[in-house]
Amino acid sequence: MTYTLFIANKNYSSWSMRPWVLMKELNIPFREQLLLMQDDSNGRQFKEWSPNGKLPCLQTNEGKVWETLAIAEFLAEKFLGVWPVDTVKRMWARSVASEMHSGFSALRTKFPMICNHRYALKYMPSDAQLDLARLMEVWLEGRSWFGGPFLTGDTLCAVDAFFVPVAIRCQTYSLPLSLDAQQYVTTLIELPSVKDWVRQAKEEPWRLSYEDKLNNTDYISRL
Ligand SMILES: N[C@@H](CCC(=O)N[C@@H](CS)C(=O)NCC(=O)O)C(=O)O
Repeated sequence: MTYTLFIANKNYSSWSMRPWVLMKELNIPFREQLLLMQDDSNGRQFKEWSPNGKLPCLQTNEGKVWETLAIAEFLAEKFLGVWPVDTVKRMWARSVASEMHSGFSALRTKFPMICNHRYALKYMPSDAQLDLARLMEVWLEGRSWFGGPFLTGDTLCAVDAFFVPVAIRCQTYSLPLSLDAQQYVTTLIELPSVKDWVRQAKEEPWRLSYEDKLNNTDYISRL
């Protein structure tokens, strides 16, 4: 069995980071192929490799699977550990991963993942604050119901991998977190695979113009 995970720039591609971290942490062997995300040619360029023109996409012996949730479900059919064995934990983890996949859009748009910079937060925009409050609620719920340090107990599963890019954002933008949320963020950013990704991201020379737009917003300032 050979897997190739097509990903975009590590500095920016939060979606690519999710299956990459999941596969690394679960010791699922794969090759990676990085396709450059540029200001003007993303969809067109990625379409050659991924049916919907978006990354990540996993090439398997049986065909391609794209969309991060579908990749997680594909891996769950082949490997243990992607979702918890316990039904209640698995229901919760799948619900929260779906919520992450389709929600938190204000937080994601206003605070895009950029691994290689730090910003000072001047104020929290109200829509992003609502997302952050829900985020902290769900993190606290999982860790207190199932014991932590991960969301469904003492081992990482797909729902944690889905939140890794959010943890990076919390650090990049110094988002105001509760103690519990801060502890969870630390658990995620200290993972060996996350450190590897961030180190490689910092070595990338490419820069997207939305960094300029961010520099012109009033709620953060570049450090
Ligand atoms: N819902 C998709 C989102 C994937 C996505 O938006 N990927 C970005 C890179 S982080 C992309 O390919 N952007 C290119 C484009 O939208 O043209 C998933 O879960 O994989």
